[in-house]
Amino acid sequence: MTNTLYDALLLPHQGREKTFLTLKDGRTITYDAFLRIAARFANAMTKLGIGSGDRVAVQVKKSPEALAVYAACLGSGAIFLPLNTAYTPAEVEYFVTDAEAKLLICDGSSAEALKPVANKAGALLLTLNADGSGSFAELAEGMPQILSPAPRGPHDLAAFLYTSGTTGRSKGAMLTHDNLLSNAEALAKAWRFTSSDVLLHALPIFHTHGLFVATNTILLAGASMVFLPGLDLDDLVAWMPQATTMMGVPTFYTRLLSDARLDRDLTRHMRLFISGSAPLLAETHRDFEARTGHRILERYGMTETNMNISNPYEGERRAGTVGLPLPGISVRICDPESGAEVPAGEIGVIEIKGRNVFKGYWRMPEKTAQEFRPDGYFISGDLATKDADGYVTIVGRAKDLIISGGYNIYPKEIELLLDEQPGVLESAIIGVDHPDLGEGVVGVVVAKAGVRLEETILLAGIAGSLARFKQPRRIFIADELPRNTMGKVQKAMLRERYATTFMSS
Ligand code: MLC
Ligand code: AMP
Repeated sequence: MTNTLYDALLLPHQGREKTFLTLKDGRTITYDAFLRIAARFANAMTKLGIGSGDRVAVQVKKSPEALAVYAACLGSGAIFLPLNTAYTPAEVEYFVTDAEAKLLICDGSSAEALKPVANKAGALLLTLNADGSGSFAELAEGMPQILSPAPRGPHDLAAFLYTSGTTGRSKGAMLTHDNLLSNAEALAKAWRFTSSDVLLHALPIFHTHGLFVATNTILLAGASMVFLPGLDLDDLVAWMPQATTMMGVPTFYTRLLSDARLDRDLTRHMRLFISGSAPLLAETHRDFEARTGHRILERYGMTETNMNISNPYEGERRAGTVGLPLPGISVRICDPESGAEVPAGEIGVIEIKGRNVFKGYWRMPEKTAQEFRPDGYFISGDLATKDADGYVTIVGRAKDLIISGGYNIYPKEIELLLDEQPGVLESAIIGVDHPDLGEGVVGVVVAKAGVRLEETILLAGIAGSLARFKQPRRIFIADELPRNTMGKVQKAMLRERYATTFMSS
């Protein structure tokens, strides 16, 4: 019996004494030890009655055990549903209910708040803390350390990753074993990962970047990771000499550049720096090269497709571009309305087809159908041009989306909450330049007649319902919102008006 991803990513490492993870405190975990934890976790899930196709929602802090839950889901056949640790219980409730998760694993500190959520959704609630303790870990303690993986084929689902929508309602992107394996294979090859590599891993593991792009590629190559809890410059500087590669969102690179310790000497041992999830300014690319001699390799991807376009490992890494389609993945730039390919140099929407492209949105067949062309290409919503050499440059977004520090924020979700606040007539959420996060969230609100609104009260009013990173950093009160003749709010005008909001932060 086979299990596509488990067989490719995990099984080959059984009994292997090589270090898989090195932690911030220097502690190491071998591949064999990691697989034994994953086996205990998978056997615990099976004992709980969780089987193939059942959803396991996970909102836990980054740790080796947290990663082992992902491996355990693959092994037990369950569908892994990772959740941002910043999500509020109200946000978690939507995901757990929508996915009909059978099990919700959370940090001990949020168990009390999530109990009613789990009860309401009919999910079992267990805990897993950053130090590996918790009720889930206890349950797994005496379980066999060897696993017979549940049979899972290439087209079976491995994970649900929720991405927000322009309607404000999050959609569960269904990713299959083959989506993830084909992408790990493409990336390991394109970026030349081997078992000698050590990846500096400071990203969260609840999104595509830190989870699939980083972890699956490392597992496939049999390489190692320095597994840090988050982005801390002292940690990065301390561990970089032990690493060969790093993956980060652009904020990683701008913060490193703001640190005088970043120089050629510090990065001497590194062979590759990769950036993605948000636009890397050409200026950042150039400054980084001037300081370190390394040309950052920028790539482009999405939750729905994993990675699809990348600058080359060998060959020219062009600043300001995301490079060329990865082998085996078809990319075209099309007119958003007609779907016809546009000539080189003209702006169109990026469309993608390949084994990497997801199976659809969970229980949203109509939404899924809207985002695919009849010939199977997925419409990304990102606007780009392709030059005569095939290099793709992202120039904007057809979707109303803000990317702040690599996190996607959908204005609609925030606008709906603001509109519900007492005294609010209407609102608009925009992203404007932010020196650290790329884009920062700004709200513009119009009061009902005779009402005086206050920024602090509005912010407090939405705080409980929205993860902190989505909350506007500023809310401005305006007399009206600029609209075009169709009555549509002209966000470009608002972005211009509030462009300098974060210039001095
Ligand atoms: C943290 N905060 C943010 C934020 N991250 N606010 C806006 N945007 C963000 N991205 C807020 C916190 O709520 C807190 O607010 C304050 O900033 C400090 O929190 P922190 O946790 O100490 O922040 P920090 O460690 O500095 O985190 C910043 C960051 C992090 C950029 C390192 O956000 C990060 O790791 N981003 C990576 C996201 C990622 O992995 N994206 C990939 C998605 S996959 P306060 O007010 O309470 O102090 C994808 C596909 C692809 O896009 O192509 O890869
Ligand atoms: P997510 O839905 O979180 O997977 O985010 C995917 C989105 O991130 C894409 O649709 C792009 O808008 C953006 N993105 C990813 N990589 C890049 C990049 N290198 N440059 C610009 N935008 C990017």
